[in-house]
Amino acid sequence: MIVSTLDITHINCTPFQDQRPGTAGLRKKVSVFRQPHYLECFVQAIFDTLKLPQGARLVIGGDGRYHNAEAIQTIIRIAAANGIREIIVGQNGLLSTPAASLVIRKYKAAAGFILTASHNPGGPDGDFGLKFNTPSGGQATEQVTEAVFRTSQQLSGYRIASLPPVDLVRTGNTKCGELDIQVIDPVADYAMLMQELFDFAAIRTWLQDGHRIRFDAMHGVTGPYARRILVDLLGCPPDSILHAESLPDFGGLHPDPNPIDAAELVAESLRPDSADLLAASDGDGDRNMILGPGFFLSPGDSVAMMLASLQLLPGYRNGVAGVARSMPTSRALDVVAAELGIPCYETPTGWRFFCNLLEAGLIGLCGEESFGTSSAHVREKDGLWAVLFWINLLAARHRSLKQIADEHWRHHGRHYYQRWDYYTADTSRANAMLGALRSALPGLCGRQFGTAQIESADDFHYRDPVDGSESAHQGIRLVFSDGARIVYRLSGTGTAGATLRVYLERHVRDAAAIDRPTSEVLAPLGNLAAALARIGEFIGADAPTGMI
Ligand code: G16
Repeated sequence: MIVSTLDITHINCTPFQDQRPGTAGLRKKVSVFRQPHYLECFVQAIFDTLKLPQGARLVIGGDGRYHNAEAIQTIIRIAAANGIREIIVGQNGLLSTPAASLVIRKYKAAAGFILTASHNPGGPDGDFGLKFNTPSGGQATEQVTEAVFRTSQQLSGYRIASLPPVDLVRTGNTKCGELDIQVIDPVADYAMLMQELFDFAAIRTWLQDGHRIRFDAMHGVTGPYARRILVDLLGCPPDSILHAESLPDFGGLHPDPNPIDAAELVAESLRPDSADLLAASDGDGDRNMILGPGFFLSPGDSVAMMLASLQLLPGYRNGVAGVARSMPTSRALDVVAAELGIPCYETPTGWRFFCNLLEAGLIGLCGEESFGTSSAHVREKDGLWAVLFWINLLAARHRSLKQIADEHWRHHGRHYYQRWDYYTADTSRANAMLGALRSALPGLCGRQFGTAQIESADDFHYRDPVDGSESAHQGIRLVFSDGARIVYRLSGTGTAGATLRVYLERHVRDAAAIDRPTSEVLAPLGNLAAALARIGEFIGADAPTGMI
C-alpha cells in the first residue's frame, strides 16, 4: 500500500451515456471530448475497470492530433490520482500506435493510453480518440471495453491530482512528488526493432543501385519515424518523404492511406518517373498503402504475398505457425496458407481480435482490408513495418512490385477486391437495412443468380479459440458458388451517422483473366449486393458514397 503525498481531489459529476468504445477505442468529435469532465470520466472509468496495481507503470503517447497536448496532461493527473507512479511518455506526446505497443511490451507497463482517432481528420472541428492497451501491448478486448462502458454509465465522478504541467519537450526523467515521469525518444526502440527484423544492408544496396522510394506521412505521426529510418539509417534522400511534418490538423488532409485520400501519391505512381515503391501511412502510423509504378496493391493481396515470401526476410526465416485475417478481408491469404499447410484464422473486424491469437503463438502474420498488416513483433498493426517489409522484399527478389503480383496471381489466382461505402446521416436506416437483410438470410441460401448460386448466407459469429469468448453479429456474408463473396457490415470508427460497408470479392483462377480492371470485374457483383440488400430503398443512396 502506497501512502500518497499527492494532492488529490474527488470531483463529483453526472456520468456520460455515450462512452461506448467502437472498433478501436472511443472516438468522438474534439468538441465532445472537450466538454467539461468528459475525458476525465472516461479515463476514470478505465482505471475503475482495470484495477491496476498501486504503483503501476503506464505508457502514454499519441498521434499528435489537436487536443493531444492538453489531454495528455489531464491523463497524467488522473493516472497519478489512481495510483500510477511511473509514466513513460513519448517526447512531445508522440508515439505511433505500433511504437506504443512496443514500448508497453518492452518496458513491461501495466497499461497504455494511445491518444488517436487513427485515420480520422483532426483539428478543432475534427475527431479525437482514446484507446487503452493491455500489458501485451494489444488493445483491450471487447469484453473489457464493454465493462468500461458500463462503469462509465454509473460513475459518480473522478479523482485528479494537482500537478504542474509536465514538460514533454525534453527527453529525460522528472519527479513530481512520488510520481516518476520519463519522456522518451518515440522512435529509438522502434527503429532498433526494425533493424532486427529486416535486412537494412540489402535495402541500402538496393537503394544505392538507383532504386527509389517515396513515402507519404500525411502529416501524421510517422514523419519522425520515416526520417530516422528511411533517411538517416537507410540513406534515402530527405525528399523521399512527403508531408513529413507531424501537424495537429494533419495540414487539413484526411490522413487515411487509401487511393482516394492519398491521391497525390497515386498520381505520382502514374508518372513515367515514378519511384519503385510508393507508400503511405495514416495519422497514428498503423495503416499502410503500397503502390508501385502504375500499380495499386490491395491490402488483402499484400498480406497474402507477404506470407508467400516471408522466409526471405531475416526476422521471419522460420516461417509462422499460422496467419489470420478479418472476415471481410479477401481470402487471398487463405489460399497461400492452405498451400503452406498452416491454419488461417478468420476473425471479426478490429485488430484486437488478432491479439489473443498472436499472444498464444497461433499466428505470426495478420492483415485486414482496411490497410492494416502486421506480425507478432507488436500487438498493433504497423504501417512503417509493412513499408519496410515491401522494400526488403523488392530488394531480396530483384523484381518489381507488379512482377511479384503477376507471378503470385498466375500461381494462386487473383482475388479481385473492392469496398463500396454508403454513408447515411440516419443510423436507424442503416440498422433497419441490416435487420431486414438478416431476416432474409434463410431464403437467400440456394438462390441462383446467373450461373452462380448462393452457397451460404449467414451473420458472422466468432468464438475466440484462445479464451472461448463469443462475438455475434460481426457482418453478413453471402458466399457464391463461383468464387464470389459479398459482406455487409457497419463501420465502427465513424463519429457521426452510419457508414454501410459492402465488401466485394471474386476469385478468378484463369491466368488469362488476371489483368482486368477491378471495378469492371466487380461492378455486377456490387449492383447485385445493392439490390439484394435494398440499399437504395433503405438508405436512399443510388450509388456508393465511396469506393476503395
Ligand atoms: C480500426 C481498427 C481496424 C479495423 C478498422 C475498421 O482501424 O483498428 O482493426 O479494421 O478500424 O474500420 P471500420 O469499422 O470503419 O470498418 P483504425 O486504423 O481506424 O484504428
